[in-house]
This record gives sequence, C-alpha cells and structure tokens, in this order.
Amino acid sequence: MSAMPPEQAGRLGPSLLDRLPPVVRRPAYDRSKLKPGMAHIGVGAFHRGHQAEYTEDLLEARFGPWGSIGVNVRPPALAETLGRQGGLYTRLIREGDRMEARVVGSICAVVDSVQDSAPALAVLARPDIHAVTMTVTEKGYCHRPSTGALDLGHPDIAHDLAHPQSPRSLPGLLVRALELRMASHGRSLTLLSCDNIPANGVLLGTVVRTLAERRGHALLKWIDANAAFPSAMVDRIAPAVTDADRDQVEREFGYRDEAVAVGEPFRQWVIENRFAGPMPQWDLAGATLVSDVEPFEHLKMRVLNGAQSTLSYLGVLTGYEHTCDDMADPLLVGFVRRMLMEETLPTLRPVPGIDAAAYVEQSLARLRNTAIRHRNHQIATDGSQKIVQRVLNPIRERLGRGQDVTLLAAPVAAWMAYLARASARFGRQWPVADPYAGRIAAIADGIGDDAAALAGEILSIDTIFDPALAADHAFRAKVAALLQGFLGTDPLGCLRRLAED
Ligand code: CS2
Repeated sequence: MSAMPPEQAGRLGPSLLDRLPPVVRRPAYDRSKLKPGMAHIGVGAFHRGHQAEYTEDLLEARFGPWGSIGVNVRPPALAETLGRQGGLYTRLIREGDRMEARVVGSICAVVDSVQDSAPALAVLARPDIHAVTMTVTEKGYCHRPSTGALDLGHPDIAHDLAHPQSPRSLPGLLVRALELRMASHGRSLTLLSCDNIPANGVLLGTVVRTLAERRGHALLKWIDANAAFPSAMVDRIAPAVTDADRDQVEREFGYRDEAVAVGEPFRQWVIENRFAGPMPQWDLAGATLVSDVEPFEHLKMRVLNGAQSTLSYLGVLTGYEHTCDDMADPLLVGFVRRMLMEETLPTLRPVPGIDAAAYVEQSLARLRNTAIRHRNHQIATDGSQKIVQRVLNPIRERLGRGQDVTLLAAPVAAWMAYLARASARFGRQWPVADPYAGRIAAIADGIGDDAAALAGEILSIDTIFDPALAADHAFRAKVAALLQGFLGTDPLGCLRRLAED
C-alpha cells in the first residue's frame, strides 16, 4: 500500500481539509474513523465522479465501515496523484455557467499493482473486504463482444492459464483472489461490475467461472456458493480530466489537486439486489436496488450511449471536437433524435417509472451541456467493444421482427469509416485506440475504394458481428451505401438525404 506522506504546502491532502475555502464542500463525517470495507479496481475519472461520490453520500447519511481501497492494475499509477493526497480529490459538477465543488473522502487508501499483481491480490483477499466494484472498460473483461464468452485466445488469458498465481487479466486477478479467500478465511465476496455492458454481472460471472473451472472443481463450487456477480447500470457523463480543469481548481480554490474529477449534474445507479454478504447501502445515497436491471441498462446504453457513439463518429467525420459541438449542428441532432425515436425506442421494454420519449429528450439535453467538454475521439475509443450493446443489438432485434434499420445502420457505417480513415489507405487522418484498429486498417489498406467489399470484410469479424446479422442482405447493403457516403468528400451528404426521406 502506498504511503501517504504529509502533503506539500498547496497540495490537497488531509491536513488541508480544515482550510478549504467555504465554497468547497468537505466530508461531513470524521474521516480519521473511516475503515475500508470494499475495494475498487480502475480508479479513473468515471469512478471518482460516480461510485466514489455515492459512497461519500452514504458515509454522510449513515457512517459505517465502507471506505474503499482504490486499486489500479493498469496505468496511470495512483501513488503520485491520489496517494499523495491521502485519497482525497475534488469533484466538480458543471452545467452551463454553474460549477459546484466537493472534496470526496470515501477512497481511504490506494494501491498500485500495475507491474505485479501481488499488491492487488493482497487487498482483494483481505477478510474485511466484502465487495469489489470495478470500472475496467469494456475490453477489461477479455470477452468476445458478439457472444459474451471468455476469449481464450486473448494473450492475457493465455498468460493467466499458464501462470494463475501472477495474473495479468482482470478475470485472472479475480479468480486468484477468490482462490486465496477460499484457502484462507473463506469469507464471501460480491463482485460488482460498473462498466457499460449489458448484463455486466452475468458477463463478469461467466469470464470468472470459465477461468476458475480450469483451476479445479473445488474452486468453482466455492465461487458458486460464496461469490455474487450482480449487474448494474451506471450513468454520469464524466469526461477525461484536463490540465485546464486542474488549473482551474488551483486558481479558484488555492490548492493543487492532481486527481480532480469532472461531471455533469445528472447521475444514476441501478443495482441488482443480489449480494453475497454485507454491502454498502447505496440506496441511502440515491441508488436504486432492483431485481432486474436489464430494462434500465438497455434504455441507457441504446439511448444515451447510442446517441453519444453516433454523434462521436459523425462529429469526427464532420470536424467537430466535442459532443456539445455536435449538438450545435441541427443536422446531427435531427438525425440522432429521429434514429432514437423511430428505431431505437421500439426495441425497448417499458422501464418502471421512466417515460422513454422524455428520456430521449433528457439525454439530448444532457449532451448539449457546453460546460462538459467530452471529446468525440474519447467516446469513439474502443468502438468495437461498444457498438454491440449500443447499436447492433437493437438492429438485430429489429431485423428479427422484419423492421427497417436504415437509421441505425448509420452509426455502424460511421464507426467503420472512422477506423478506415485512420488507415494508410485514407491518409491516417487521426490516431485511433481500439483493439480492432490494426485489423480494420489492414482490411482498408488491402481493399481500396470498394465500400461494399470493405463493409463486407469488416462485417465478417465474428467476434464483433454475429454471423446471422452479418449475412443479412438488407443490413449489408445499407451499411455499404452509407460507408461509401462517409468515405466520400461530403461525409454528411448521405445523412441529409436520410433526413429528407
Ligand atoms: C461514453 C461513456 O466514452 C464513452 O463510451 O459513452 O463514458 C458515457 O459518458 C457514460 O456511460 C455516461 O454514463
């Protein structure tokens, strides 16, 4: 565990808590009494802006042993940022001209375990840790997006099968932690995925069990009896933090914070009420506990995230920088609203207490928030891991019912164009981060200008596209026609034509 040295003058840390300017809200509980009861893997901007703040609200509403140990198994390391600050950070909420600042204290210690899994395993195996939450991004689960099965060909999984005691993958880490718990104190553990994947708990349970099975029947049996993998829907727009955000805190509040988190006012957390043992009562902080998360997650991923991904690809192709810039273009907004209302909403089951059409408008209003500078390229990252739940699943369902998918085909084609334009063939217009970027660039380089052939080759990647969907003639033809338009000189010309239909 990284030491928490006394902070330097001017740097946020425990001794600064009593000297914060009054405009900055501080923990309303005695932080020196805070004990850890859970761990979180992946302490990025989203975790700091979402789950850690819910925990802070809970600690204020009903104080208990629910501090969280933040663990990073991928860069960036935490020691110099949150570690130096005793786990404290400033959470900024922004909307229009309004900004609200709060120092959050719920992360009570941090552990870096990037090169070596031992420090993370030591935390996850502790008997006083009852729950592990995680935000490791879609690709952290090492699954095949088209099926949700563990990708046994993934290099980190291959490594972990050969070296189970020093795992590199998230599933390998969790399996080893559960094995250590079984062999030592035997206490149960709830593993709560907070990533944007439908049925994320089922997925997490699948990848963990698939790997555990290879460690022996006893471990699998123990996991079935002592671990729970509830699903959860998480929501708050919390873009990557910039130097400008950190500088603003320094300028306005007089201290340096290297772990600032920025978000919009809206937040939501819907958690499946199925735990292995004691859990923080996040419902006291505004989270909703339900027996079935699915309708909530489909609504959120297909509407809000679907709109974000669609805008990000169309926005980059048009030359816009942020979601709020995309939302200032009536063509893009008109297209996205129509796509959501006409093609996405009919795929959704009713969600208790939520009017779906109003949810669309609320989502679009959130995306219009000019104080949130969410870069299109950030949202476009890892599209291969996102489009299944955001776009392809509703397309599949509509095709199954004989319904049109003309509008939903646009984000698929725009995603293809985004990756193709990052290839040598199209002049490497921007750098992309996506596990499939190299493969798609190679396809684009080999095929040249034939959009139908390019779309066909990309659709044949069966870890992303389910073969039945890829074989659907109407869908293929629509994607190919749109891709041709997006790769042309007037990328949005085809959208204009769609809008006129
Ligand atoms: C975004 C999400 O980058 C992305 O993929 O779509 O991080 C989005 O902002 C959150 O899911 C909102 O809750």
